[in-house]
Amino acid sequence: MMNEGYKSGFFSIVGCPNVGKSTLINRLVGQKIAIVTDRAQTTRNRITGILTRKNYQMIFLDTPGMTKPRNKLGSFMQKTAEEASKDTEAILFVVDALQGVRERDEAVMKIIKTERAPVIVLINKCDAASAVQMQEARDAVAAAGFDTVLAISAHTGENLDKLEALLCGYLTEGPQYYPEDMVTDQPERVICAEMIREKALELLREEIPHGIGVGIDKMQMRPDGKLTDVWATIYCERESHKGIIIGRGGKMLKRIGSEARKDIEWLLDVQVNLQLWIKVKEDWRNRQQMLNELGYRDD
Ligand SMILES: Nc1nc2c(ncn2[C@@H]2O[C@H](COP(=O)(O)OP(=O)(O)OP(=O)(O)O)[C@@H](O)[C@H]2O)c(=O)[nH]1
Ligand SMILES: [Mg+2]
Repeated sequence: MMNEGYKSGFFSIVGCPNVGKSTLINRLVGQKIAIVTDRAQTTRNRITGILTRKNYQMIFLDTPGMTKPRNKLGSFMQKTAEEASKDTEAILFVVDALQGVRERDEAVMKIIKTERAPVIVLINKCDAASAVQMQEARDAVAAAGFDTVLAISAHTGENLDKLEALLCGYLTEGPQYYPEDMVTDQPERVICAEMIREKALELLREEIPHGIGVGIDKMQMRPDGKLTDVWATIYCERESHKGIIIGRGGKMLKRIGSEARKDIEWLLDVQVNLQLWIKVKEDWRNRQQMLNELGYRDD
């Protein structure tokens, strides 16, 4: 659709792991489209979020936190994050005021400085950071040579109205790319798989969560339309991990399933019967075929 005077544009959201990028995209579009946990490296794929107003549309790209890759999945994530900033109106670079601006942020700043697009630095978590922490972050960002800076809270929404107003200045005359009621281009089954992964990330400890992948095998609504069956498989890397994911008497798996089911029911707006299977796929994070199957594909 092309209306006279209508504006649109793309913005990538990049930064280190755990700084609040996915929380921000959810807030901006007003719906949970990206999973959020207190663990680093939650997001693995590029996630599109769409904000539509009467006179403009903003398309945000959430990306995996940038960090040194340790396996093929990690390399895919890094590449995804780096490529998201090509051809965007501006790059939203998020730093975490609580953790401070450190070497790892500086490494990302170096990368984004080589991009054509202007960079807007968002100092996040202003709801929880002290005045001193906020000032330290501001100083570090200024020292790195960035001058468009805004303090925000992705969690409470503080200053996100200012951010939207600022971003309006970067839009150009262009089409409404997506229908007005669309908040993401991710298929429902992908969001469902992510919700299961989110619960596994939250409930499991140590290295196990990072070795987990989730695939939806089948989703089918019953003929009466009142219940949807969802069959999903959780992949893990070792037999011993499988035991931990199942838990004593099946308790852990049950908990992951029942918490994920609630979120999926909310998303699909229908009652859900969720069946979870677990499969061991040794070293799947280095196996291209498994990466492709789980949607971590380069194309
Ligand atoms: N207090 C506070 N916490 C926040 C804010 N934004 C995010 N968080 C928390 O920070 C943690 C990480 O948030 P995410 O949105 O998953 O971070 P991310 O940058 O997407 O992380 P990766 O996907 O791992 O790169 C979660 O525990 C969030 O609840 C904020 O504005 N204030
Ligand atoms: Mg994320």
